[in-house]
Amino acid sequence: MTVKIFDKPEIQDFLKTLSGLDKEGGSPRVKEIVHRLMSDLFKAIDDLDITPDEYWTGIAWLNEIGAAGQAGLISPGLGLDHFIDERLDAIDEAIGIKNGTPRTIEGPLYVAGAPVSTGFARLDDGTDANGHTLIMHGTVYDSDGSPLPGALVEVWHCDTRGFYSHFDPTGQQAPFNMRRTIIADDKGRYKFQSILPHGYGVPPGSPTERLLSALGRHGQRPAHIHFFISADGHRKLTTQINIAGDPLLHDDFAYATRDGLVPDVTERVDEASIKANNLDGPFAEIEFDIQLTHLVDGVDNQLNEQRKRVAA
Ligand code: MBD
Ligand code: FE
Repeated sequence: MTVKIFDKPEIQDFLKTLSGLDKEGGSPRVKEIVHRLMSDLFKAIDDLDITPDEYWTGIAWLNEIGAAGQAGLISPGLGLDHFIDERLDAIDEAIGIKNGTPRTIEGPLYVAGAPVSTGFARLDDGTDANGHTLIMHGTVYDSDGSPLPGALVEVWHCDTRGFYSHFDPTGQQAPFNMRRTIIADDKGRYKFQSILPHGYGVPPGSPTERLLSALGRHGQRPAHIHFFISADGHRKLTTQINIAGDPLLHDDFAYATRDGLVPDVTERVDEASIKANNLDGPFAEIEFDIQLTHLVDGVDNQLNEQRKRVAA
């Protein structure tokens, strides 16, 4: 039987009460957000006749997501991270900021505190036997096209099994493997040697995977490399590049692939290129320049405290 109680005055009053709107104290912003979210949830229960059994299935799932530390994993899976990027893009457009390098989502696997070097870094420790060498380089520019010496290029990616150091279920990787901070040289250039990463998949059997399966979806990402790029007087850019040719390039469970973030990968086999990079065999090369944008009225209007998490 279909009943609808959401619009009853008692229910509307109840929503205000449970959100603390009838009391002094607490945070007005938290009250406003909780009132809206609880109202939307009550309305959904009413409209969709969500049964008690369905409701408690959801609560059990939330507990599992929290226990597994996967709130930050299902978030991109449900498109929230990408939606927030679309909002930042729209805000930038409204205030006339053009992003030469598109932003895309951070994801949940950044770790602060990676080793720092100037101009060049090797990211991998050579232990991934299946790794194909990657040389990636480029210049960091400001929005006027001048190079930004001293810009910070934070980079992180996974190995050929799709595992990130600090989050490796096999425990095989050393801390900060495939994570570095490179200070751009006096011409604004950065360069690193690493290996081509594989795509990522959410943990099998996890509550994240179970929800995606119930939606008829997979939990796979195409191969990608993450970046934070920052410089004095500029907004910190959060982005990723995808490895061109990955079959999942446009089938990412986290919806992070964007035009402008799929640079060409060139396979170098000639002796001169190999020698010039102090390598002993063929390698993949990616050139990718990055353009930052200036602070807005002296501040980074996108600053996000999520990024201040410290090393585990
Ligand atoms: C990743 O490597 C990632 O980048 C995102 C967005 C989600 C899960 C794993
Ligand atoms: Fe990732």
